[in-house]
Amino acid sequence: MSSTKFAKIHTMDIDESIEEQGQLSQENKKLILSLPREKGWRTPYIYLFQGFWCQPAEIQAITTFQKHFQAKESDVFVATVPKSGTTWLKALTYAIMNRQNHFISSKNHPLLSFNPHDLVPFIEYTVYGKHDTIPDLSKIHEPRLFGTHIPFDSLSNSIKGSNCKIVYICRNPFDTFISSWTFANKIKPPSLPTLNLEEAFEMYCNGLVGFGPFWNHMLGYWNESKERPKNVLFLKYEDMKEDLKFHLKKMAEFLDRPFTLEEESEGVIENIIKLCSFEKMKGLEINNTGTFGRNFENKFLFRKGEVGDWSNYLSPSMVEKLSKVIEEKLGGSDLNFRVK
Ligand code: PAP
Repeated sequence: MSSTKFAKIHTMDIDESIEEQGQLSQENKKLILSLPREKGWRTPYIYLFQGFWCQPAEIQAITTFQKHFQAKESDVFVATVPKSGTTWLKALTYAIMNRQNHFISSKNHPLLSFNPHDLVPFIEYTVYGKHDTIPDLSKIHEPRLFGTHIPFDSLSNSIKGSNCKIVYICRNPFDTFISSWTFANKIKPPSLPTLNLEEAFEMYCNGLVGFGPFWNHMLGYWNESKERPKNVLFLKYEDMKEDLKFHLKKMAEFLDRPFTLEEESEGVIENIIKLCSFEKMKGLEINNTGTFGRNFENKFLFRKGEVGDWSNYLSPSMVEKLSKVIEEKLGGSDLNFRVK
């Protein structure tokens, strides 16, 4: 995977980050202590679990999810690489799926008073985030909408074997890296030192980032979208920025909620674009004063929302290095990115 050497730690080695992450069951503590670990971005360590890097609390939530989640054919998953447009894609998906109940131009639209993460809850933070509860999801109003950063291979078998829909988004790795680095430093606990750009960059290029390596994450969903195009829709942030109307229509068709001619002539698509725009969402009170649980303030989810901001941060040698990583890891696929 990378040149980094992973030290397998002894199970007697006490990792304070595990305790800091809240209550873990004895079983999960034992599991986590047996995994390779490396320095984390906003936790002392991240652990290599099922081939990807994640935090202890996430591992516990994911194992519970894998054991208990029962997919329904009507479920919709918004799956993303962290910092590649999750909040935006959740808002767009929610708006498309709920437009019969919540008229897009209504002054009471839920997207005006809730952050998209509250309307499309994360599997690994919200739904299965409570260590001592297995939630009863059977009574949630259908279609159920969930969000996740979990790589495709680690989704529960119940999802992979069902007909449910997965809308996936990723973003060019240069911007994703800068967005991840700035975000991690904003939300890290004060007890951790600031992560400097060079160190974070090395970690990112070695695949050491939450739910990474990013190339495996992308390829997992990319390959599945080719195998099962009716079930996995693969989107890129830059394409959405360039022509959102086209991609909204594509999403609506994929989700079996195509826009009618009447809706098109009434401007429903344009109204969704406005409702979910970066400027609109950034300006809402809920996104300025609200929080995502006790984890972070919603306002940190809205920084610049641009393509190409990486050029304000990365040196020519960093650009060369990450370009090589991308070529090496993704060059064999026909997956590519616009970076400016
Ligand atoms: P998450 O994975 O932690 O939920 P996510 O929403 O994917 O985060 O990433 C936030 C990025 O999306 C930010 O990018 P930036 O750091 O480069 O600025 C954020 O600004 C951008 N973003 C948030 N909302 C929107 C939106 N409505 N339209 C476009 N970009 C957005």
